[in-house]
This record gives sequence, structure tokens and C-alpha cells, in this order.
Amino acid sequence: MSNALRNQWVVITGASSGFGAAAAEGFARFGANVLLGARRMDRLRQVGETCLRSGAGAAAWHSLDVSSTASVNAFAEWVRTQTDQVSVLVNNAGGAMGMETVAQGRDEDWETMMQTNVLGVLRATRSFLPLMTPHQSGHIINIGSVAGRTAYEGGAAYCAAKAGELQISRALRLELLTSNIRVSTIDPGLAETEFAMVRFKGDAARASKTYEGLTPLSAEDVAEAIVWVATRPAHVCIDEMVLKPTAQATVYKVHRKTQP
Ligand code: NDP
Ligand code: 8X3
Repeated sequence: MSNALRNQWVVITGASSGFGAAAAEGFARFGANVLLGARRMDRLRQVGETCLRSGAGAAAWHSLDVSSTASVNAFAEWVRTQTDQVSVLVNNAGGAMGMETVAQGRDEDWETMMQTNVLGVLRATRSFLPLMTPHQSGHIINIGSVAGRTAYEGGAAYCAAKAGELQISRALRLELLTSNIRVSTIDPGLAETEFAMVRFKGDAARASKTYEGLTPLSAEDVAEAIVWVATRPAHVCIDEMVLKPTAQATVYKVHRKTQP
């Protein structure tokens, strides 16, 4: 097991569930110090306590709403009380709201998706670069999606938001070329987390249909990819990674086994 993360400070947005929570635990197992943000503090505390039991050098958590500049700034101020150097920032907070066509779409859903998946990544990155650039090291890992690469019906705003995340990652890679800071985007396909329940606003039956008849990625599968990307040697940058369930060839070409 690589020692590269031991006592390194790792900041994860959206660490209260899904990929973010699983990645926090994955980094903890490598002995990293994890700093966790999200809106649900009770869930964050549970994740943080699990990290401490799993081997984290330190684990602390603070409320964070990436759709608010004031909240991101307050979160960054809190991080500065813990450390002046962040080795890894995982911009994971985000998700989809609704699956209506553009004709039926709601401003509120579109705004939430842009605020979290696009502006949230920009805000958090701006806040944490000052804890990386003076040290000439750091790694920004953004969580995109296959939706940012291929459009699908009912996904216009989410696809646009994740396409935004992809282009932010690419622009940052260029902007930070001489800084020795790595930038990666990890773009999963269907993964069973709270994502579909959030997207379908608590409609459990509809959410479970998303994964019907196939084995989706798990939060742990994606977390493993995140930690693997972060533990490559310093001269290796995994720019873009796409991972999908074996039964998913593209966003919309999915092999589902029907019940006999
Ligand atoms: P979850 O719904 O399980 O996790 C989403 C996380 O984001 C939660 O911790 C949530 O915390 C946090 N979050 C949402 N909005 C905000 C906000 N405004 N401020 C701070 N935190 C926020 O889903 P996933 O783990 O699946 O999603 C993680 C990322 O992966 C998202 O960016 C999603 O778009 C992306 N993704 C998901 C895929 C999937 O199929 N599951 C596939 C590809 C990409 P809280 O509500 O406590 O604030
Ligand atoms: C989540 C994957 O295909 O549901 O980003 O949009 S998908």
C-alpha cells in the first residue's frame, strides 16, 4: 500500500453519502487526514467517525453548501484552521434534479444543477488553490459523469452541467500546468448511491428502476478509482477516467436482464 497519502490533508465536498463518503473512508485507510463538507451534518459526523476508526490521521467535518459562495468561503476558512496545505481536493458534491425534457423543465432544478455541479466546482477550486500553489503541489479531482460526454433525453441540464465540469477540468489542467498541481476528472456511469433518490425527489420506485436488471457500479468502486488516481506517482496525472458498469456501453445503451 502506498504511503503517499499518510498525514496528507484531503478535502472532500459532498462527503455525507455515496462516492464522497466512500472516498473519505478510502483515503482514511491510507492514513490521510480527511476534511469533509456537505449540508447534512449528522451524516457527515457518521462518515468522519468511520474514517477515524479506519485509520485516518485526523478526520474533521464542517457544514458546506457549494451553491453558496459565502458557505464555500466559510468552509475554506475552517480548513485553514486545520492546515495550510491541502494535498487533494475532491470536488464531488453535486447531482441531478429531475428528468424532464427541456419543454417540461423547471428553473429551480436547472439552477440547482448548475449551482452545484458547475459553480460549486469553480468556487471550491478557487478557495483551495491558495493552499496548493505556494507548495508547488496538490491534486484536484473533479467528479464528472458519462452524462458530460453524451447527451440523453431528459438530461439536458445535467448533461450540460457535467459537460461544464469536464471543460473546467480541462481548462484547469492548462492553467495549472506550470504549478505542478494535478487535475483529474473521473466520470462514472450508472452507480447506485443516493443519486437516483435525489434526482427523482424521493420516489423510491422510480429510483430503483434506474438500476433494474444490471449490476451498477457501487460507491466503493468509484471511491477506489478516486484513491487510485490520487496515489499515482507525482509525475503521473490521470487526466480523464471513464468507468461504467460492464452492462453499460454508453449512457443509453444498457443491457438489462429481464426477470424469467
Ligand atoms: P449522492 O446523492 O449519494 O451524494 C451526493 C453528495 O453531494 C452528498 O454528500 C450531498 O450531501 C452532496 N451535495 C449535494 N448538493 C450539495 C451542496 N449544495 N453542497 C454541498 N454538498 C452537496 O450521489 P453520488 O455519490 O452518486 O454523487 C456524487 C457525485 O457523483 C455527484 O457530483 C454526481 O453528479 C456524480 N455522479 C453520480 C453518478 C451516479 O450514477 N450515482 C454517476 C456519475 C457521476 P448533502 O445532501 O448532505 O449536502
Ligand atoms: C449519473 C450517470 O447516466 O444517470 O451521472 O446521468 S447518468
